Amino acid sequence: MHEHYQPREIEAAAQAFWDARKSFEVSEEPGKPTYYCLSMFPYPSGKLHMGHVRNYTIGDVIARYQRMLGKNVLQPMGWDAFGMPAENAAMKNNVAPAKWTYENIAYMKTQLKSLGLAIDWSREVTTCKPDYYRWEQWLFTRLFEKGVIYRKNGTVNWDPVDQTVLANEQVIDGRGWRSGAVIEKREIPMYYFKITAYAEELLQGLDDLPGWPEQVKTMQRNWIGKSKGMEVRFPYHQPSIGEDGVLKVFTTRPDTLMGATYVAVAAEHPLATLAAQDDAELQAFIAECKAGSVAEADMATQEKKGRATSLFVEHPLTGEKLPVWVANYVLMHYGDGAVMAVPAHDERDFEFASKYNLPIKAVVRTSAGDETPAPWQAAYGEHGQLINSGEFDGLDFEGAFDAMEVALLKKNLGQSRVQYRLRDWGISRQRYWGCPIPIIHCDGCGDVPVPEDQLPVVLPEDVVPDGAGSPLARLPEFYECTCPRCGQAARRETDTMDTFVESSWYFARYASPHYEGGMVDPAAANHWLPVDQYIGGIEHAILHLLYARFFHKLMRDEGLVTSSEPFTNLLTQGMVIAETYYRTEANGGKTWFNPADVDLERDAKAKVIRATLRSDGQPVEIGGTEKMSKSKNNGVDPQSMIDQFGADTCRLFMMFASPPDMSAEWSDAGVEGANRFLRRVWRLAQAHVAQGIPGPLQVTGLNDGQKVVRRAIHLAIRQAGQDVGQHHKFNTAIAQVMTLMNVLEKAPQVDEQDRALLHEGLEAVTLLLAPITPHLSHELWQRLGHAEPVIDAAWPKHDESALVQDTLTLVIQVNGKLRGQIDMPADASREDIEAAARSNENVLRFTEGQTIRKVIVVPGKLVNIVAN
Ligand code: ANZ
Ligand code: ZN
Repeated sequence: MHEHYQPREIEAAAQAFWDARKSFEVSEEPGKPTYYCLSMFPYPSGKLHMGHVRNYTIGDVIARYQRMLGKNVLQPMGWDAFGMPAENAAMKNNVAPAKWTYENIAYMKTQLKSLGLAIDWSREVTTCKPDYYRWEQWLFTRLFEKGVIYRKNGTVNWDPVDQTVLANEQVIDGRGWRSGAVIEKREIPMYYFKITAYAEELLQGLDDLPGWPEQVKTMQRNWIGKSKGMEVRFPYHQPSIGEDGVLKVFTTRPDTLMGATYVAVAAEHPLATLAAQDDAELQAFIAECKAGSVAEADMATQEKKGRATSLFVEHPLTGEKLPVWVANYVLMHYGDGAVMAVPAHDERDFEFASKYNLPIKAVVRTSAGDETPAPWQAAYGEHGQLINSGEFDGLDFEGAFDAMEVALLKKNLGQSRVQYRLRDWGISRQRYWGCPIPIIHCDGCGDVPVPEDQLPVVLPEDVVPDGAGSPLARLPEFYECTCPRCGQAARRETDTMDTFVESSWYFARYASPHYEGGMVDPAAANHWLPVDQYIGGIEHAILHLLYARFFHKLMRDEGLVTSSEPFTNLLTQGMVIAETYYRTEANGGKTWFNPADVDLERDAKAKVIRATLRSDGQPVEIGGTEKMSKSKNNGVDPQSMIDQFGADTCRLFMMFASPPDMSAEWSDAGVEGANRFLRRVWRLAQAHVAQGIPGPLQVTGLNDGQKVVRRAIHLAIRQAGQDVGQHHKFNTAIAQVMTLMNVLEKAPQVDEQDRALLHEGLEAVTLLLAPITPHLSHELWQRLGHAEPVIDAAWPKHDESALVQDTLTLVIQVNGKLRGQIDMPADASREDIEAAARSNENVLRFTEGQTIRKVIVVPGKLVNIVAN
């Protein structure tokens, strides 16, 4: 054993040992409890960042800990390998996305391996490989036949210069990110997953996930957005346009029906088209609305604009004529694409009515009173008693809801309805680097799914996209085909799937990654699923997790899995944050400097008082801690940290910095501290084993000092076990080990029992650190004389008898001031303690000439004597 801690050697040896033994390859072992620990797989962007390191370290620590609890632990890893960055890199560097992606994967895999993760690499899954996406295509064809996937027109952002469809995030201020051209909206055919058919189940299922953070469940509930309301129908007779009909609206406030003063429809609404027939101005307005952004968030915040039409509808209860407006704040794809406007109680309607001088009629008595004057007050949106509503006056919200429904039903002009905000999931992308949609378009047969024996539809991997539309649409050898149904010449679909589709089922594929007989081997999938612990970033709280839950139910309904939810417990890890430094340039812009290039000056309390750039010695501003990012230039490269200090130091630092769900602040001092601590552990162990392995510990013959040391060992074991087992609080568990180390370093080494005791202590340190610093623990465990590797050791259990104290030290106070201490037998009575305290010489000194009024005994802690 080297005298000094040499992480490079230790880590290489431990990793080689695990590789050679295939230590983390698992198979189904009936009867042994399983534990499926999964961290969200990475996008192969090029190299790991600190967020990855944190995510995978947390997952690994949990996986290793569960293994020590005796479980059969599955921890797989793979690559979320399709996506736009590969296309962008391809265009920039003129390399095929496939090549770029595979090279990144190869490099990042070496990085992950250097972290010493207990991963079963035999199960590696790469989503851009045909053996993976083949099953995605297979499921697609099944769902298409079932009607769970269907085709309809969808609106996309069209870049007229690049002749391509853009994602919302590629449209900046209404212009294409590359071309700068004004973006148009286009309607094109797309494929949709009918996720809305599962809306209620996706909502209800959240109630059965006690292991998920409340915050994530709330975000999902809001996204699904169930609202109970009323469908109200407004009849219209328009002889001028030869149309009679009803305008359907959805409202969550039927109690305000008597306050409706106009109706408004979306620009895409058929009634808007009808009204614009002979109205050039309205046509122009509709065209303007259609050209705007397709992002819902933009629609909500943009300035409210509208145009009156010549049309009127009838109020369903009063028959009053209400004007029809076309308004940009009404969304076509929500509810019925039309609203009954109640300016007195809805802020958007209020803003609109104020702008266009439409009547405002208050019909609810709110805490703001009976009137609705400008400006808008939040109180106007409250529920309250109805006023100005004829027969409905005096009813409260619920009463009015029911009464309005009765009145509407009588006229057949409305009924209550449940409505979801959730939309069907459009998965067509006009991109190259994605999973081909397995559909063949035939003039005679229509959309024909590719038959199972012709799957997979392989994506050619040698293509370099140029940004001008999808390359697949220009590759006849890809799209030319024959119809599987009639044998006529046909055209293959050239759109690919949204990359969220691949990440919606990878967790299931890991159970049988090489299975050729189907998407998953049901036996294996049901053996491992659901995932016991899923770990990843909060940025995936909504879409990824919702889609994965949806897919799990689709797979269940295909008979592939028996469970309904994929992830029993979810841990959303906090961000890695770091200090930022900048200078403001003459043009007002900021230049950000990497913390590694900045020197700090601190005051006596270690508070930073000055920061200077090392290269020029001039000051820089301190910008506060922020999430590590390229834009703030405050990232720390994990690889250089691993190279410098070793993986165990990085892992220890990450786990010690904060609990997994809180943000962790990067600090060089913290990393150095973690490294120093590991060197201390090494030094103590080294000095100990250099003198040989001691004989067994004789628990019964320990002297008082030895009992104190042994108590510290077992306290640490108990506390660390609780911290880790209950809330994954590895940071406080590490603090326990540090406290124990302080005791062990000071423990006298006089006789053989002292050495045996230190041996027990070092074993505890090694085991408690094993999930966190696995390489160091691997080495130490051998040195401490164990033939079996530490990964196969059990998590330590404390010895209750070691915690029992023979004597307790009590603090003595006189009138609240600390005056001394006494040692008492642990089972001493109150009377004995009081008597001993009264006769303590310090007490006598400080109470001399006074009368003792009261003696307060807090057992195990203190005695306070009140005297005057
Ligand atoms: C009348 C009313 C009066 C409304 C009132 C609100 C307050 P949630 O809760 O999100 O489901 N709405 C309906 N369809 C719309 C569309 N396509 N575009 C824009 N807004 C639409 O919202 C339901 C409410 O949003 C509905 O209730 C409707 O306005 C509006 F004092 O109807 B309400
Ligand atoms: Zn055909």
